[in-house]
Amino acid sequence: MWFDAHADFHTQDTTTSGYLGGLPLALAAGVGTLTLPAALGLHPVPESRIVLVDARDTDPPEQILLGRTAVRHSGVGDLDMTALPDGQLYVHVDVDVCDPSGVPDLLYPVPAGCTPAELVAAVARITATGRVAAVGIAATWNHNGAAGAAHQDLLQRLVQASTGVNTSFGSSAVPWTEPSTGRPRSPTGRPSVTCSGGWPGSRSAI
Ligand SMILES: [Mn+2]
Repeated sequence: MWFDAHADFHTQDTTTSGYLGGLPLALAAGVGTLTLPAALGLHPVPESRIVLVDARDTDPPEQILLGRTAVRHSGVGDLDMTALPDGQLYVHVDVDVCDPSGVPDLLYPVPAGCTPAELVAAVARITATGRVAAVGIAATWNHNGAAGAAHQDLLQRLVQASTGVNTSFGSSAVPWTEPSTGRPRSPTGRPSVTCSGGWPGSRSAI
């Protein structure tokens, strides 16, 4: 389940920016140059098991590539819960799926997105299936300190919607990664949640 304003479905050949963050969904689907996923021992996800949610800002090459695949597309508000892929689910949430008015200071803002409340509600509905193995939150904002409170609030709501855990960020009391391995850690029976980005001082994972 790929919540994002963007499709992240470029390949090494179609990207004009060279931004690695524009490639991951294509790589997950086995499209493009697979050097990186192969080096990580990752296998492609069947296209029919991928649901691209929102993606209101796609580039023509991405549209062509997506048109050749069985990747499904949905809005945030009209997500069909009866049509989720079977089995365990991975949920990617780029916060830029929200309208910039609800999430200030985004790196790549795109108008006409959902509200944070709509995003949190959609993630909670998916979590309620009990089939979410992991959630990856892409905190794709600049590090403008003035906007930090809004970002922290959204992250806390997303983590609570994903895990039921009401945690407090900015504290070192809750280690979200195993110090020995650096891998995400999860309370038993709850999805693991990783967050890339974040506010000043928090790097890579929360
Ligand atoms: Mn994005």
